[in-house]
Amino acid sequence: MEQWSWPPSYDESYRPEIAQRFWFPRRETMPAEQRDEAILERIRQVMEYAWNNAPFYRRKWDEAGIHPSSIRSLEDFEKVPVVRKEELRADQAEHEPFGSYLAAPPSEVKHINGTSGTTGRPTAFGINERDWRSVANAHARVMWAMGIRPDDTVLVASPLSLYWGSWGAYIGAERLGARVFPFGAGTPGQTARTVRWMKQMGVTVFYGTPSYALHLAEVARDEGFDPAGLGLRALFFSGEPGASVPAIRSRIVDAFDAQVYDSGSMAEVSPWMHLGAGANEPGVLCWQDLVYTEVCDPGTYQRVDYGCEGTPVYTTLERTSQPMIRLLSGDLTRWEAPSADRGRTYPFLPRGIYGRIDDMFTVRGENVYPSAIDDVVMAADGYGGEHRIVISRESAMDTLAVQVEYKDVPESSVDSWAGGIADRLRSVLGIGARVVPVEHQTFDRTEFKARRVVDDRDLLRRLENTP
Ligand code: 8LH
Repeated sequence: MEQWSWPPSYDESYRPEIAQRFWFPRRETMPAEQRDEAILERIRQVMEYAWNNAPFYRRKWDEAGIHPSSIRSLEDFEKVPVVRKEELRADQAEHEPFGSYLAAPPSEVKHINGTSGTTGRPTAFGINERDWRSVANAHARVMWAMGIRPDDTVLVASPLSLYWGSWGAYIGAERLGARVFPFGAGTPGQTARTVRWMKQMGVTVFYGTPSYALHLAEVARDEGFDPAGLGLRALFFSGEPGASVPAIRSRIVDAFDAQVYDSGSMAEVSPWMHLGAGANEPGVLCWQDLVYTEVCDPGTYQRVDYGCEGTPVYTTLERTSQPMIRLLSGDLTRWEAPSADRGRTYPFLPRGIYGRIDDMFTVRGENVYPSAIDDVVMAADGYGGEHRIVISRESAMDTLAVQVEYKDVPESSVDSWAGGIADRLRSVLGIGARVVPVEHQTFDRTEFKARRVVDDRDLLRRLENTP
């Protein structure tokens, strides 16, 4: 029994037959144009709802001269002004605690989550029961597409606090009938315990960040376990680039001998797992009937053609407490047209989300994204498990150095090993970089999202501005 209504409402007893590939075959495989027609209708309903219930949107659209009834096509929708995260933050500061974009009565808010960022004012997510359930149902659907079934034991290995990602994975796994193991992450010494518990509990599926999976593999080896023998069948990821970055992906596949799935978008638009492609293939699908994704020109916020790069702009189609309508991500991706060959007729991001616009830096005229450097460095034999990307300024010119840990490289070959990585960076990225080899375990490991870029230019700027 398929449901697709506004406001969303799901039969909680429904679950497909184990062998069924699609949770909701019609919604997932219908011709994309037909789905777009239904999405347009849903967008109008969601906008109408926000107009009537969330003063934030009414103010914003009034200023732009837009009324929900004026949206007659998906092209019209591109004229709706984007929402920036700073606006949400400012609105929440003014209308505490959930902001004037809360569209449900405050008494209905039954769950509080928040941004995981450590800088600036955190943003609170106020979630009503209806949204909590529709996120659970949506995640169950996407996780079903990853091949997760009721006989799986799903380890949630990211922080179980404010971070929506962990709770989304938890309630999705629970909804599809799997056994959920909310081990979390982030407590000192926890990783070694995770390895032991994984074996004892017969964990078959891992959820966390790619950086953490690689750290877990290292710790497992240190504890005398081969990560491939831990019994994982699949790992799915969100939170940072990695699962669609070839070198990172193959390190994870090789370590665990399991299927790897990319997923994730932004906590504000949970179900963030509206992405997730085929088994052992990089890339992610945009599940448009859950969160309508437009890959847009970062200057005009209009959709770019398929085949082109842009920034995702997200609209939630199943959220009633804090609906997000054209939320600007600031991330970068390239999208491809829906194709029936992929089974699900959704647009496709072949390289996933590979960076953020503001992470890009320019070295001698070349634009560089950290994930492209990660890909080169982590593909090297002898890579020791971590690296840092250091951008500095020498006499008005930006320079790049990459400190790379090595392991099992004979001391006499370390310099030529580093030279090989520098050559590869030059040929792949078109930039010269100094590669500095450093010993294994020089850098701290992360249990959440990695921060590998060290921007010395910021330090310089600060020093220059100090009287
Ligand atoms: C990603 C990815 C990915 C997120 N590939 N970059 O989707 C997970 C949610 C819960 C999450 O991480 O939300 P949060 O903390 O708001 O962070 C969102 C940012 O994280 C997003 O804008 C991206 O820059 C990044 N991200 N999933 C690459 N699969």
